[in-house]
Amino acid sequence: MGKKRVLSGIQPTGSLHLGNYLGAIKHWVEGQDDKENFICIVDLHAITVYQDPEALRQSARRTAALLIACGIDPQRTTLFVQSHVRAHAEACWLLTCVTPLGWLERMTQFKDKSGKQETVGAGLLTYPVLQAADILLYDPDEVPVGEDQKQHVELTRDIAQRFNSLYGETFKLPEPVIPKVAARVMGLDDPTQKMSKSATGSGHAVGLDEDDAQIVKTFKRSVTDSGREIVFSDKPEKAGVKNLLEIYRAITGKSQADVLADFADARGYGDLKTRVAEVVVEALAPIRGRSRELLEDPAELDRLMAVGADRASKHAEAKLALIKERMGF
Ligand code: ATP
Ligand code: LTN
Repeated sequence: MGKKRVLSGIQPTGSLHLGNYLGAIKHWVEGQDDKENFICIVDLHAITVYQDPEALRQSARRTAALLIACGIDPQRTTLFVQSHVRAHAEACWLLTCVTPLGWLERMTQFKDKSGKQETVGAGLLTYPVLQAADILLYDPDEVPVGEDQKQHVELTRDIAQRFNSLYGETFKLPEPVIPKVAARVMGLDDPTQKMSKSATGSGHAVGLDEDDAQIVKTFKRSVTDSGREIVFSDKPEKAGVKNLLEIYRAITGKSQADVLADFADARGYGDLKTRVAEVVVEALAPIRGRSRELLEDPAELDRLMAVGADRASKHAEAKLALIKERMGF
């Protein structure tokens, strides 16, 4: 049997953070040898909210550098920028026409994000159809994502199924793959909110390219509760402590019991925060260093992205041709 194919995507705006790393990127890196990997930097998704053009151009390079620094190997993974492969936007239109409006209006991300804006661009609503195009153009078996994206991958399956029943068997149904640990890293300033690129305010997220001192400061200020118990508990008031323990568990790869044993001698939450910050600093320092080196040679990054786009286009163009043929073009 051939290798399973994997496709996933990441937005290039804002700073990549610890949630992106533990919930998604780390698993993409781990899958590189056993699976055929496609990773897409989704710059077309980024413009659902206004982006400064020059900043957007730079952000694709920064994201590529960070992904490579995290261990994505452009030889083993087809790493590419979405807007470099024209088939994505074209397939998005074709799939939009088979997607019922009600399916899009039900998406929780749309409801959350549109509620926060005065004028809502239509792109925010159709965003998951572009994501479905990203996925279905490559016939992946698996889509490894954080918990927040599960609903979008399920919608992709629904769109694929609807297309297949209208036009004949065209798409494989992809499976969302959600990690068992750290599938939803929470904000350090508010453990009821998912750590997110678009959240503003210091103390919320830990950026993958932040300095050690800043990382330590963010952990030290993280919100916990007024108790002292270091436990994995689903009680709402323990969400902050649980989040810290989950981060530690994901980075060290230890079991829950071993994690608790590590903290058995901790003197309160101060110790907990310091030790979690230590393992995070240790994991992120080499990533920061490598990404800074890579950014010193933007021409080489551009070359790598061109190679990725070329490889991706071959798959995407062939699939797009089939979709168009099925639809009567
Ligand atoms: P935003 O929240 O601003 O929409 P984001 O932080 O979710 O952006 P994306 O580029 O949309 O970033 O996500 C890239 C990948 O990281 C996705 O697979 C997503 O599920 C995962 N991810 C994002 N935030 C978290 C988190 N807090 N915990 C675990 N995984 C996450
Ligand atoms: N919507 C996703 C990013 C994304 C994606 C994809 C993920 C765009 N296209 C294809 C998996 C597969 C997000 O906001 N994290």
